[in-house]
Amino acid sequence: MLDRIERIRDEGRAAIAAAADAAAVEEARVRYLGRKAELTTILRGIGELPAAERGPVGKAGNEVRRELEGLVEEAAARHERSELDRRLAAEAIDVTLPGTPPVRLGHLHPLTRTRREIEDIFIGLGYRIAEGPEVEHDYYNFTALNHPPGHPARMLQDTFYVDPASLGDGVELYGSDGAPLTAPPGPRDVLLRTHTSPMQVRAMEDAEPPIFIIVPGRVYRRDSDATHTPMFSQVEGLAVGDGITLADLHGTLLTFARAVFGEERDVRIRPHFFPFTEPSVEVDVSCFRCGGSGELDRERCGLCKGTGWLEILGAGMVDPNVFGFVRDRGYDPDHVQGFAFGMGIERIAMLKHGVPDLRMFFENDVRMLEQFR
Ligand code: 2NM
Repeated sequence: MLDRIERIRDEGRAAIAAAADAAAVEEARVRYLGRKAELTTILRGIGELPAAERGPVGKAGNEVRRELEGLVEEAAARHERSELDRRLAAEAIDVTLPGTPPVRLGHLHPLTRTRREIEDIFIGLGYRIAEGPEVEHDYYNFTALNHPPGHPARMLQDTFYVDPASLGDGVELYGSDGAPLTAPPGPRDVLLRTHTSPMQVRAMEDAEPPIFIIVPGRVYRRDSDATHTPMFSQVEGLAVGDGITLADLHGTLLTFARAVFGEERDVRIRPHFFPFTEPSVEVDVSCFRCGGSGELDRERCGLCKGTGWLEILGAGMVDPNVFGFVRDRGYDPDHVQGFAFGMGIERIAMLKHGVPDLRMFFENDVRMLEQFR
């Protein structure tokens, strides 16, 4: 009988050790420790053995049962752990992956994409982004930008003026000279900004040179045809620091034009006039359709009208009169200099993507917008 128990022990040990998974361990447990197992039968039948055998058989049988029970428990726990590890690895979910939305996701508006592309280029050149109010004082929009009284842009036909009474109480208003108003505001003191440059004056009031900022945002002018909408978007730039020259303006805009329109492009500047810069220039990029030759398949290039150049923005050296308005913030007109530029985001996007009519950006026709997916 003791031999049988020894054999059961050896077989049981081997079977438990060989079990490849939790189910096989359970099978071994039933086989060697279950109700119908040989060992169970032996232990249950001890009473019928000769008296001298009962002690040794009971002792050996119980020892083997305890040993096998221990082994089963250990093996079961080991397999459970490794099966859990395997399942965790196999069923791992990467929560950073995008979901599968029930409807196709939307996308950014082409003007938003173009604005961000322009912002990224200037951030790469060390500029900061500054944003400011769309409802402005005459002082920031015109006076401090060297647009004198009587300048045509100040006319009612060109600028949307805001009724100061509509602003409610608690809004501090300035006169066109920049001094806080004592008398009730006039009908021309508050307006929708006609360019984003007022924020550049505000930025100079807030920080001494050097300053390198771009100001993206919506602007408003009383204009409406195929190439003008009453609201459009601009990015204006300002760079003021030691010894900044027109050559720096040229190099900066060359870098910009190549980033937007291709590394093969050239940039030229032509004399122009703006109230807030002196000298002022208009900036052209060489045509990316015909490569600047003005000719395409032996015909006149339709994009640049045969000139080889596309106008992209206006710019110039900041007029000392503009610095005069922020003189006491560290911008002594006799010592500081810098450049400024301004571009229409719609114009850049139209050129780049061949959009024929400015108004298409604002009609929100999905047949147009979906082409910018
Ligand atoms: C343009 C063209 C030329 C301009 C000037 C300034 C400031 F604030 F420095 F005076 N900001 N932006 C500027 C100059 C804008 O847009 C066509």
